[in-house]
Amino acid sequence: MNLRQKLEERLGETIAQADEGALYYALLGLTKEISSGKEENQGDKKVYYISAEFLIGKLLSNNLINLGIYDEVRELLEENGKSLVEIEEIEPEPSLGNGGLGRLAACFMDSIATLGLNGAGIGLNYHYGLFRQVLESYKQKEVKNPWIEKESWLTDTGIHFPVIFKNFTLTSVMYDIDIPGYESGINKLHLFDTESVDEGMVDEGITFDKEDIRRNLTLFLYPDDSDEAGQLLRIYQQYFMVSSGAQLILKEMDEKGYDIRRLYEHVVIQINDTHPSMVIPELIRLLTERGISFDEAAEIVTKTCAYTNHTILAEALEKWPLAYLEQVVPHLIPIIEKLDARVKEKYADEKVAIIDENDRVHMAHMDIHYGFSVNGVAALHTEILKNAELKSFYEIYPEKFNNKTNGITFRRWLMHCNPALSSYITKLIGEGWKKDASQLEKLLAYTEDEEALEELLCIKQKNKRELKEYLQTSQGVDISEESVFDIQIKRLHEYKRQQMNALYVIYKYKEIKAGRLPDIPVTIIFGAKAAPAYTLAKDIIHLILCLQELINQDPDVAPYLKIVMVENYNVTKAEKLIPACDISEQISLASKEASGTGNMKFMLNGAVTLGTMDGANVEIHDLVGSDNIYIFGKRSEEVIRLYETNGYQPRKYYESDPAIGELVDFIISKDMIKIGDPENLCRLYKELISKDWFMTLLDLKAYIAEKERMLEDYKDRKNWAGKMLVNIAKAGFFSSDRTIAEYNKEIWDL
Ligand code: 26V
Repeated sequence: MNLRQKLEERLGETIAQADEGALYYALLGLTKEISSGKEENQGDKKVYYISAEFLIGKLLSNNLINLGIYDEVRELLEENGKSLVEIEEIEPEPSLGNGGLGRLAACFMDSIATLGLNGAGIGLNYHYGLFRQVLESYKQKEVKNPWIEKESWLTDTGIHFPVIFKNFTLTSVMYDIDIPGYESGINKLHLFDTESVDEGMVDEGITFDKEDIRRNLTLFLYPDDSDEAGQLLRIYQQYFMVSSGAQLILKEMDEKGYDIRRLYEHVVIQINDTHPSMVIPELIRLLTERGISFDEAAEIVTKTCAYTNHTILAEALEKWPLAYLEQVVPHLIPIIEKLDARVKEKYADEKVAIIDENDRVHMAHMDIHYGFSVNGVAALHTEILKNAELKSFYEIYPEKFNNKTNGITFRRWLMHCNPALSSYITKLIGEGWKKDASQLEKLLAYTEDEEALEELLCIKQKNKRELKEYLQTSQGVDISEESVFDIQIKRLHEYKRQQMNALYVIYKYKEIKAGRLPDIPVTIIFGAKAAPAYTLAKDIIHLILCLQELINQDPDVAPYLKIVMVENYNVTKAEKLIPACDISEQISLASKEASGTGNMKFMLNGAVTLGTMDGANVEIHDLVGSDNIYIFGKRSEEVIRLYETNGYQPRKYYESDPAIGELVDFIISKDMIKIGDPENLCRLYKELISKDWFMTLLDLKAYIAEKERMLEDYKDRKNWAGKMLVNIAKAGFFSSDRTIAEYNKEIWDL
């Protein structure tokens, strides 16, 4: 049967007769059937990537691309008057991640499969995932995001494991999602669920009984952990995930007839941040249950586990009170205590203890002592880990530390989201870049080619027009495709400094009001979710939404400046925003953004970065050179020194520099208070002048000056197109295929 016959058999009608919904489900079924018929990647050794988050995004188009039938399907639909793009709109997006960490795990799954490596993902099947963001009265409201339908990408494997908690035992159910590699074999993403989960227990918004673990364990991703019940639920989730995963790993070892004493010869477990760290004591427990001594079990596990650190923010490093673990998983306590005692016997330095003097368990410390590899996610980040955050550990175990600069899958972040650019690149340099991203450098031959530069600008223009239309229909905002598109999309956090961008908006607003009009209008686009309990992050969203109202409604200003806050920013929206971007905002306080991956996606799609010397921006700068990136602000050494010496006083900047003072004052001006909530605006204002923990005012003037310089340079279209071209050509390094090849060569050895 050919594709058309197969599809029409599933539809029970012709393609032309079917509606988008029917076509989506038929394509879903057909895609699953095709991938289940494909060979799984094989090998003597297997990597298990354990992660509390897999932000996979919609899967239909990506799977079609990787299975090599995307064009055939698209053309078949077109011949029958249907559009794949419209059919994709039907697919719900699973929100199984917060941001970069979860999206990285998804890109890695794609690359592991594409490189033909024997690997699997292990995670949780959250029914409502992260919340869906609704913007109402200039504020964020959270509602649940159901994504599991009767027909979905999940397949029930029928595999179950018992997971023992203090007061009860739950049965885990394993669901699988196929991960087809690009023109390669299939891997599996295993998502564990409970049998007893109850979707009906969610009240208004995202509130539910946090103590009813049997029914709530897999409902939400990281439910609000600002209180004890929330933190206990997180421990339940984490243990449920790692115990199921560890049992699966040992089951697969048994099925292959391998000797579990040689676990490390057949298995490597990559621990994605500390959320899965309990896999270490759990595996030791399971091995000792099988008659292996504690010491030998600890050694086997140490040779099997590798840890990736994704942040240096102290508040984000998990330290569970021993008493909480006692309440949930008492059987792990003696193991953790023994592991800690062995450390204390050897090392007097209390900074490397697993259990600290307040009886808190430092999950990262356990990973470093009882794993064989510790990696950071960008060159600068790894250096900071070695020389500052984890210095004491680096002194003990220099050989364990290594860097793996993050990457992104070009299948989703170029081929799928930007088909026009993707085919033009192929027209210029051939297909080779799709399997070997470093070949993008061949584009450098076109830096002086007028026609190629012109075509790049045309493609960008087309993508901007499409985004304009999308924002018009989805949110009813009207922007000009002739304006510069300046985009900042990422989780809302003070260290990422959306508030600094908002202060630029105020600067520009005042300039326009004073009659200093820009030659080319500017559209500043934000997309960001704030953690439900993160008050200041929500205040910043409020500020942005009030500015959007004030500016877009002001007839003097709106023709020159528009503000858009994209509602419910997620993977699907990123795929529409990134190809249309001119200026990529990567303005975190230097030393705070471990890597960033949005920066790479923008660069690949021909946006130019406006950023600090932070995370992978440093490597982007090294690759493209100072002419093709706009860098401003204090460097990480200076920032670290300011923290150490308590040398930053925001009030000094606020009081001594009227240019800064008037921008900050505007937050609580009459104009703003008329629109917004004084409580939120005043709190943010006070925070900025009295604390400003992430040093917004320190870099504000340099930021404004550099953005102005950038807008000036944008006017020379040909010159700008040259910068776009260099960025695309140099983006090959950031393919997650390169990152995964490095993980395999230097850590996994599959
Ligand atoms: C977590 C939390 C949780 C508690 C409140 C504050 C807070 C702040 C940050 C985090 C981040 C957790 C780890 C994480 O998502 N890291 C991100 O990982 C990406 C992939 O490596 C990397 O590109 C981002 O720079 C990094 O922030």
